[in-house]
Amino acid sequence: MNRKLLAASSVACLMLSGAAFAADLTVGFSQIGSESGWRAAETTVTQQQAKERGIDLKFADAQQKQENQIKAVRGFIAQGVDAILIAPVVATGWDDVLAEAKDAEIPVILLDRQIDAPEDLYLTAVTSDQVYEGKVAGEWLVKDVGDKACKVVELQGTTGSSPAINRKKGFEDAIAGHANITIARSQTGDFTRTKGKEVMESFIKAENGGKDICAVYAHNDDMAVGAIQAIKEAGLKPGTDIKVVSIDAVPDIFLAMSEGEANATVELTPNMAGPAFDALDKFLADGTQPAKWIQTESKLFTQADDPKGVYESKKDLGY
Ligand code: GZL
Repeated sequence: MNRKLLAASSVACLMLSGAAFAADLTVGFSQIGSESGWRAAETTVTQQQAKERGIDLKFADAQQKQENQIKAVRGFIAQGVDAILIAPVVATGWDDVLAEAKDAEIPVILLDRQIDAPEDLYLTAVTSDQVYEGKVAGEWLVKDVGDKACKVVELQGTTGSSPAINRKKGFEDAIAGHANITIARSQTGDFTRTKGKEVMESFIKAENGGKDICAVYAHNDDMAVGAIQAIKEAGLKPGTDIKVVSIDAVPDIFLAMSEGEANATVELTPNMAGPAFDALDKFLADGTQPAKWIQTESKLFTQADDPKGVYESKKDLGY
């Protein structure tokens, strides 16, 4: 009996018996790396979800390199896993390896980032609406600054990644029509604190010691935390001299918020694996095709939302 049939029959029997997700499934997970607190939490949650469901998760950390992800996926195919999860570091260059997985009849599910590839090459993508995340961040700033002139500097995510492309677009859409708000400088900080700090230091140097900067928009909280460090080292007050708005809602941004050093963040759930395994469950049991996009929620948090309490509620969740 071929692997797919075997997996389907074991899932079907367990589902009939009302058991949780099939035990004895093997799933390969090609994770981008551990570039941010959010990424670390996504890894933790994925491993917890797999454990709860009796799934044998084969984990591969790509250190943010696509070639390592492609190598890992080829390894999973050679091992004959039952399914593959990929958090794709960039949006392009996946067609060939996904076609190989398809030929091997191994379903692929994308986590937290979209790709530019034919939809029949993957079962579904579990991601937030990243354009909307950028829009929510931009709309917060529009409301906060009113008619005041506001020069924004932008810390972009990893070049070529769907969140960097989409969060930039969403923010620009939100500030369009508000001529008083302009993006003066924009550069990638690769989603890391270190790079976020470095790039913010260069922005501060280029903008009159930071005195001409009204706000920093960071595509994730880790770069925002790095920027906060740079702003303080320049003798300025993050959160008041320079407003700080970002995305992810990791615990440390709420610590900064509770100190008045950050202003707003848009929450991104680290639990992409739960919906992914649910969709896989149904597909393996009876071939149910999920929607090509399973969207996760996005929620704005500001200093008005009890940041200390939110920090306490999030601090032990694996970030
Ligand atoms: C977005 C996700 C991003 C996070 C960053 O869905 O891919 O990658 O916002 C992480 O923290 O590096």
